[in-house]
Amino acid sequence: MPSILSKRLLIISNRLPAVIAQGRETWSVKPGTGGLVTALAPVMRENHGVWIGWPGCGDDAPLGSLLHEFEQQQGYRLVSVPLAEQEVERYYRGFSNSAVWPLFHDLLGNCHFELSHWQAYDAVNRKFAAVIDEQARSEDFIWVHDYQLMLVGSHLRAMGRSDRLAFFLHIPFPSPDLFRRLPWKNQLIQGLLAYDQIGFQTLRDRRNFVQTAAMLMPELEIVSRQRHHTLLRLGERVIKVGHYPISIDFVEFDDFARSREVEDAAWYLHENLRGRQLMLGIDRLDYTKGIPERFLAFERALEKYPALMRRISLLQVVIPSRTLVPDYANLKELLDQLAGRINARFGQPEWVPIHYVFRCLERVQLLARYRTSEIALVTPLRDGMNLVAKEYCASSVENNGVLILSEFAGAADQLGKHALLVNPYDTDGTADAIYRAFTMDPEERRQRMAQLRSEIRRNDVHRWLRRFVEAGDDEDDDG
Ligand code: GDG
Repeated sequence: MPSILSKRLLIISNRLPAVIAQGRETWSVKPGTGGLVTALAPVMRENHGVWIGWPGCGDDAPLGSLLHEFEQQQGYRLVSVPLAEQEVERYYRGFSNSAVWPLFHDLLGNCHFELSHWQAYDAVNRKFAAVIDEQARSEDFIWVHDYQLMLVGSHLRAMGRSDRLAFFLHIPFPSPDLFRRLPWKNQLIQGLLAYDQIGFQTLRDRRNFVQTAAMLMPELEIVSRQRHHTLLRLGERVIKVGHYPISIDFVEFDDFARSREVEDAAWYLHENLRGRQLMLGIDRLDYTKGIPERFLAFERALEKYPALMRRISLLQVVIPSRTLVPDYANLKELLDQLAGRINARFGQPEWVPIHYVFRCLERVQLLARYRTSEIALVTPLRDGMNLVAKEYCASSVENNGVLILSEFAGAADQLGKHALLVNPYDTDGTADAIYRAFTMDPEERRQRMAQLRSEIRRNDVHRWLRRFVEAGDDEDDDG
């Protein structure tokens, strides 16, 4: 197959795509999991790409030899941007995760705006830019990822680089009215406009960005609006703003879900359920994921529909995340309380309504749960895309799962027609959807899931990558 890209790919993200761990005696390195790494790895290998990011490990790790080992194994190079603890505290836990993250997910009440955090964000973005400046050759495809690195482009310009720069935002972009609450709104928008290509997950995010940029920068001209992108002009420069919904490697999930190991694990799970339906929730510990609201909706469903008693269980897996940020620690406590209260209220001998697990699952166990759960409850308050929704469908190889999906997940744009769409703030509406999924006849389940699977198969992560790269390569395109 011809390569999708003739240029060398330079990827920049907050974290390197490597998991560095300390064993009893030695350190180990292996590639990170996740759609982005899977999609990019073949292209990175083919044209000797370079990935720049923070390694996320302490100073005691023998980083040089680990990165070398990674390159030998994976066929592409990693370059580390080391960060001091105070930088991590202010740039990452501070500005990125306590200001941008809640603001961009429409949760103004969770925002903490602090000048020292903003300054550290700006400084760390400059640090990333300096490493790119050292590494980048003209003719590289330079692609910066996500909300932690929105100012990298403008720092590269300040360093005199005139390369084409691309950026993709994995999380939503808020409405102009929300964005303007940010004390450093002008600097951030100007920073983003230093990129030549800016990609968002959904059309809504793209529109929000264009409206916000037009509101804050009167000199910005909207040249044209096309189906897939909007062209903006700022002085001499033309900026392409598009939407490219990210996806998963469908075939990989589908194949693995059919494997013997997953089948065995799924069988074992089902044996333990004794004819009950299993409803699955899988999320990082995060207040954007709507987990308390989901518990309350399940409680409401049990109140409203006694037929559900003893016949369905919610398995909620929560992956520990950002537990050093206070809002996340508080959320953990709230979940413990809610699960305890609901189980005490409705539980019976041999039936626990909510199985709440606070840990990461091995991949086989994750896929076994995807494959075997009759219902998935994916109900974030807001989400850039939500890959769990897509992974669940790709792993539902028996075609009998029902996806209950929040209308505020980016994935609703592609999957909304065949999932049961809910507003996670509407407890009764979500409870009704749970009952509807529980009672849905096998033929309707099969039809809906077949449509969902074919949509994800068509629009997989490889297509996402191709679309982004081709749009970025197409320099003279004026719409
Ligand atoms: C950001 C945006 C956007 C989960 N539990 C386990 C596990 N996972 C894996 C899933 C999935 C990933 O974590 C979660 O992906 P999401 O898309 O749901 O969420 P974020 O991490 O918030 O990612 C999001 C995404 O970027 C991509 O652009 O969709 O909206 O917020 O891949 O499989 N993996 C394993 N064990 C677990 O227990 N092995």
